[in-house]
Amino acid sequence: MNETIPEAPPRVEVNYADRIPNNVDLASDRRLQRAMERWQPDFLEWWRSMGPDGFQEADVYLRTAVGADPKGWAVFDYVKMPDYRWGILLAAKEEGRVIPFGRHRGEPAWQEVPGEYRAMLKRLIVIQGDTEPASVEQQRFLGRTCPSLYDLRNLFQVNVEEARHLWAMAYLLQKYFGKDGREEAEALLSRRSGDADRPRILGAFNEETPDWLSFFMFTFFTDRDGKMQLESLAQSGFDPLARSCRFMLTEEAHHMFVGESGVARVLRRTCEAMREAGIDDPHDIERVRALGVIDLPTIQKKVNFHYSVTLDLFGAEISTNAANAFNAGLKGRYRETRIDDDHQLLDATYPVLEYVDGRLQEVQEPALNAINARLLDDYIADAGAGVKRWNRVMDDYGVDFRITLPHRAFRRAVGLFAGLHVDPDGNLLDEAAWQARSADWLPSDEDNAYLLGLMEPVFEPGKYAGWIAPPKSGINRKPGDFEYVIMEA
Ligand code: BYC
Ligand code: FE
Ligand code: FE
Repeated sequence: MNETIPEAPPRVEVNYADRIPNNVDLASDRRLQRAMERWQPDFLEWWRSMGPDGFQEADVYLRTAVGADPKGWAVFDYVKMPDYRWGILLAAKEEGRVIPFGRHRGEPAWQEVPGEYRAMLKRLIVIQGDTEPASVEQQRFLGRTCPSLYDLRNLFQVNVEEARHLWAMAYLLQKYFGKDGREEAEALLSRRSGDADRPRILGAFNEETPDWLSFFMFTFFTDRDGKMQLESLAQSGFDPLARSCRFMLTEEAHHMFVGESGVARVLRRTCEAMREAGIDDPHDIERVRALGVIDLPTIQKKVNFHYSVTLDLFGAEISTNAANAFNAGLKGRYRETRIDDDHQLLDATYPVLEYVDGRLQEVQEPALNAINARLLDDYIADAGAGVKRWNRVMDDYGVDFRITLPHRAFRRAVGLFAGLHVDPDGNLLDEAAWQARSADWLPSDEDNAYLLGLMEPVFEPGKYAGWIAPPKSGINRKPGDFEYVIMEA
């Protein structure tokens, strides 16, 4: 895998002369410009207190979106994170775009908020916006234990881009939702991940990301929910939301890369160390850990944890909220315009796995109610393809172990399977069997303590912690010993 710059959306001319970089002609809307300029210091205050702990004066080799460069949409240069040019970037407007699905299918896409759907639309934007700063908060302390400067830089790249995604949603709220939009934009800065009194909105965003394996799992699994949700919102009949999300998706590709390549490098290092030590049995955890690497069964447990937490982010499989949002033309399906059907789903059905008569079986549901179930299916397929690529590492080393995704009903707290006890193979268990076995499937306190114990920082250029292999190539083709982060003097 190489670090590639995704295909540029056409004609994203960014005005960097303004205090807030933008390609939405911010200067022509004085009311909005004032609102955003009032929000900007509050954002910076949030970044300084809840963004990466330390490193704020370090020079970080970051990618910044500029859009005018014909070879790509981004430039790489050293930046101090608080000086990152966060701004408002929308994908180019498509002339004559129509609403692609739902009851308004074929009507011109909305350039202003459709009054009858105002509340529903605002809720979607607020929930999307809330996840972005939440992830930065969750990853706040990881810099201290980075396995290399390369990884440190990637963490910070992800963090500044998630913060820019927050800007994207704050812009929509302030431009299109008046006074309560401004209040919601402020509230995005005042909730806190994991806080008992004012938590972030969705479950997974209140979990901890205490170690780097968790970070790679998060960017593989949870950022991938981001990708699926953004793809669905990129179809929206509300054109400013669609264009915002389309641009965010170009940044999201890097987050997928960080997660997938990060876990692959951990697997590679473990397999390599096992081979050097002549260990054939991946389940000989004691001997593998004695090598200072992460045993494969623990990696599987982390997969089980992050996958199940992330599946809950899709909401209930059968959802009238999702049906209403689709019908209204606000949130579509994954790659809506490539689906060959009526895009209204008036008579269609969709197969959904459900718990009926004491067992799990497929039921044909009205497709409109099964919008979340379908997106979940698309997500599972997308994540599964990545897992298949991970397993090539074990093939390369002749190690007899497969990473697998647990059954979709495993350890769910939201939706059709909430409250059931289901093992990773999809077998229903009673309470006693679950209590007896669940420690085999989920990271124990001891496993987590082992991972934390490995997290000794490595700040020397070109050097890597002993539990992770170096990447195949550098960022922007930089050499192996490139100093991606130059610490403050
Ligand atoms: N935790 O009909 P339901 C990303 C609530 S990640 C807590 O089941 P619906 C990123 C739900 O709010 C992508 N509450 O579901 C990744 C509702 O409450 P109300 C984020 C939950 O509405 C990494 C009630 O349960 N973007 O970008 O069809 C790093 C019943 O709702 C949860 C979006 O999610 C939960 N897990 O679908 C950085 C897109 N699940 O209203 C960033 C916008 C459900 O009855 N959001 N509830 O009080 C949506 O499209 C939908 O709100 C959801 C839920 C898909 C989240
Ligand atoms: Fe994001
Ligand atoms: Fe992301």
